[in-house]
Amino acid sequence: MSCRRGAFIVLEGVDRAGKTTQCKKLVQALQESGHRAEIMRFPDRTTKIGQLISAYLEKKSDLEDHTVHLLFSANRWELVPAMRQKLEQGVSLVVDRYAFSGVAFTSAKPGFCLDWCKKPDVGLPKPDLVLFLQLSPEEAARRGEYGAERYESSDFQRNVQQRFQQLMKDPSLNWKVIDAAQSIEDLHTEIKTHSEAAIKAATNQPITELWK
Ligand code: NYM
Repeated sequence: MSCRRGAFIVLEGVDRAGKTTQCKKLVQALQESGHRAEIMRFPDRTTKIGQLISAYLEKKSDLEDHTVHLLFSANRWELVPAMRQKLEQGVSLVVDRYAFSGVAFTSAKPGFCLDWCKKPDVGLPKPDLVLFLQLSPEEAARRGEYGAERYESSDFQRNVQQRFQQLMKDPSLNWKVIDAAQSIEDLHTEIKTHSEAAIKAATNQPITELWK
């Protein structure tokens, strides 16, 4: 049995940056070039915890702000055994949002600091690569109306963007900032290049812990 593990690749960014489209294209391209790769997304709305989160986001229920933050984190932790297993089996994971969205969105609310928001996610598997799809609030607005879910307003997204900028100052993570205003194909090419480098570099490296 080979001990080559898969790479853990996260795509982050404000809403409308094109993360979901790019995650799908990346997994397909990696598979076509012979890698084992799978897509995941957070929140994972299929679990019991994910359903509570989904109802909250769709404004079908109200949850206290700290409580929902902890649920988003719990939703990541409940998937950790499956994630570790895949990575150890040599499958690369392409993940649409992770703890960085968790921290950026909650800390954009009044009365929350980055430090408190990071705490529940300390020790999660640490991504080998975090691709940040950078899109100005003006460009995001040009892409049409926001949806009807919670957090989908220009003012809130501006705060979220600022929080992401703070998180990106952390040199312990492999952040790559990508211009999401370029064409879908150009963006894909850039993302694929970074991802293939990360897959090569992750081989034989242990999976380490986030923010520890
Ligand atoms: N979100 C996502 C959080 O507030 N905390 C988290 O931990 C995560 C992973 O949920 N507006 C927010 C960001 C998005 C929303 O949207 C999920 P989507 O379209 O399922 O990615």
